[in-house]
Amino acid sequence: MRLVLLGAPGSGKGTQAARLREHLQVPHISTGDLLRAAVRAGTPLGLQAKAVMESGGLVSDEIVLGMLEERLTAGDTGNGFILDGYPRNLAQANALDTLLARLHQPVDVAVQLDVDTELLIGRLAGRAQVEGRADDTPEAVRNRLKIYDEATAPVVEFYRQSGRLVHLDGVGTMDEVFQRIVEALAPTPDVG
Ligand code: B4P
Repeated sequence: MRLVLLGAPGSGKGTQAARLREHLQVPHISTGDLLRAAVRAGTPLGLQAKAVMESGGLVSDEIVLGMLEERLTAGDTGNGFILDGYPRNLAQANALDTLLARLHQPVDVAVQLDVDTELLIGRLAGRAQVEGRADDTPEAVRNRLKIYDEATAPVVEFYRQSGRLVHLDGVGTMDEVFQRIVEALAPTPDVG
């Protein structure tokens, strides 16, 4: 299965993708993780991305697409993948469809996790205390949520219009949300 996870920062994309990887036995590809690894490794790409990420902004479409193409052609996505954190704007959504058409691996389904803003802020503040991620500061979080509303929310419509969207309530325990996703992805039994 080729799955895209959509949702605001803190909606549980990374959390659920890690569980879905075990369940579906396909790789979890997080553009956030790929970018953070490039920053840690101090590659030229990482150096370019670092300040943008810390402010909560989006890294340039060109950089992220190049990095994603490299990852999607690594040879382990024959049975599918879970894409987490991409696409984040309409240009990325179109670029992804073009890239995957070329690779003969179109997206089957996009799962959107819906969580209200107050809860998102609370979750990210919790992670800031535990992990100290540079982009979980209150200012960067505000910026990330604003960018989500302006740039990423239209991506949900993009998948809805092409009949590939599953919209789910992302509020509840991690187990409850996981169960909801698994049920939504299960094939519908034949009736009659
Ligand atoms: P990401 O790594 O994608 O960060 P994120 O949106 O915060 O999501 P994440 O998956 O980490 O968190 P989750 O909701 O699971 O991106 C980071 C940055 O990288 C971006 O700001 C941008 O600069 C750059 N970037 C990445 N992709 C890009 C792209 N395509 N284009 C341009 N730039 C890009 O979890 C958050 C917290 O909530 C956790 O602490 C978790 O424990 C908690 N949580 C999750 N589910 C919960 C539940 N059910 N109940 C309670 N808490 C829960």
